[in-house]
Amino acid sequence: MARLILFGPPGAGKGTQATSLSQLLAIPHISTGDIFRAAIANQSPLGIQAQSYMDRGELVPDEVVIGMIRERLAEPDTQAGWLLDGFPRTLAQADALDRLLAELNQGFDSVVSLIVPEDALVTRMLGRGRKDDTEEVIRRRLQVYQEQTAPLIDYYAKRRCLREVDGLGEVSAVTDRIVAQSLQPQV
Ligand code: B4P
Repeated sequence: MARLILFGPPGAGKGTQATSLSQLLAIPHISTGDIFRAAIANQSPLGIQAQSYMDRGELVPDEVVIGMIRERLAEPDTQAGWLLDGFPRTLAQADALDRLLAELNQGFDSVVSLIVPEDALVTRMLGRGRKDDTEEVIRRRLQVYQEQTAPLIDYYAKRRCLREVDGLGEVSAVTDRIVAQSLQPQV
């Protein structure tokens, strides 16, 4: 059973890698971005709330995301393990996850940090062409990442659970690196 957190700047390939890893490891892929995009497509109250933040490249407020993850991790399929993609993204979310996992009596194997240089991130996101992938919104998302999400690198490095993985190259090569570096015992 595996419990993994996929971490990295916007466009690093978290969603791409999570899709292959969840199949390979037979564990549910929990993507906060995908949950929000589905809620926006349905125009549910969650979607209406999230849309204005996502369109501007801002993070959705912590209490909304934390509540959503709390509900998702309570579902029975997570007994087989899980792969978190895009959560946590702030120190408050990381702290909430720690408390939630303590309540559930669960730990996790590692935090996989995908390393991709900024010029490659911008090229990838412009190529993807999602609604929040305009140059202006991409710039804001990268700034928000530096301010609010990058501090988590230290937070997890201090706990010795951070695995930095080169996110450049073929998608399958990146998947192989993640498996080799995050699921094998580290010497
Ligand atoms: P997310 O949906 O998490 O998206 P992302 O960070 O932009 O992209 P990801 O890293 O998953 O990249 P992908 O695989 O698509 O977040 C979107 C928004 O939701 C946030 O800005 C925020 O507003 C909100 N949100 C989500 N979680 C939140 C939270 N916890 N708290 C608050 N707000 C939250 O890859 C990008 C592109 O690169 C794709 O086109 C892909 O095909 C390509 N690619 C991937 N791997 C490649 C490779 N190896 N080589 C070449 N191209 C590659």
